[in-house]
Amino acid sequence: MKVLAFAGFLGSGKTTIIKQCIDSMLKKGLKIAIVENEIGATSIDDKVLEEGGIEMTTLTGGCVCCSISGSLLTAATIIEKEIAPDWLIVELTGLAYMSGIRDLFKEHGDHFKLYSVSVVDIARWFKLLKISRPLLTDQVEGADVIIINKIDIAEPTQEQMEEISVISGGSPVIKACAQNNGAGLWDDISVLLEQKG
Ligand SMILES: Nc1nc2c(ncn2[C@@H]2O[C@H](COP(=O)(O)OP(=O)(O)O)[C@@H](O)[C@H]2O)c(=O)[nH]1
Ligand SMILES: [Mg+2]
Repeated sequence: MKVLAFAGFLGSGKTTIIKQCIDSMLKKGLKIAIVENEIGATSIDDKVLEEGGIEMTTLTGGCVCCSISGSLLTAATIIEKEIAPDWLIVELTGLAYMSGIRDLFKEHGDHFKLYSVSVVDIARWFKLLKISRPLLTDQVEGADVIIINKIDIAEPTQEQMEEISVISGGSPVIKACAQNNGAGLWDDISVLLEQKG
């Protein structure tokens, strides 16, 4: 089973992007399941999921990159067995370390194929970087795809693009306005994921 994990600080646009991707994936006839690791209430609306026949599991009470990592693997194992989707989409909390997820799957979930997408809120990312550098860089470093989101309110400079690229280790970058213009996002993401293999 292919697992697609979305990392990115709180409010960066993960849910908005996931909704756009779900729309496109359903149109392509893909079967999807979703795991949301939420601190508060879940944000993907149930109606969308019901209409699409999508199974959603919510994991609360901690972060799946550390304190409740076992729950994520348990959920993935059950979902693979009972639903067998083409993609399991995982929305991480805004405070999750992507390296924790990568290590978890490497050590205990090697048969899953993990892909990672990191969402950068370009309007706030460089300010956040000053106060929370280890987290923000970890979310971006080594991501399979980086989405620079909210370009409708803040266009990244060339220097900013280069800085993000260096931190990521050269991951491919997509600029996006997920809220108003995200319909083509899954096509763009999936092309880049296919290149990874
Ligand atoms: N201006 C702007 N706002 C966006 C964009 N994408 C998402 N948002 C808004 O940012 C807020 C947080 O988005 P959400 O998807 O819930 O972020 P999450 O916490 O990462 O899941 C919401 O109010 C969205 O409507 C975008 O491309 N541009
Ligand atoms: Mg969200």
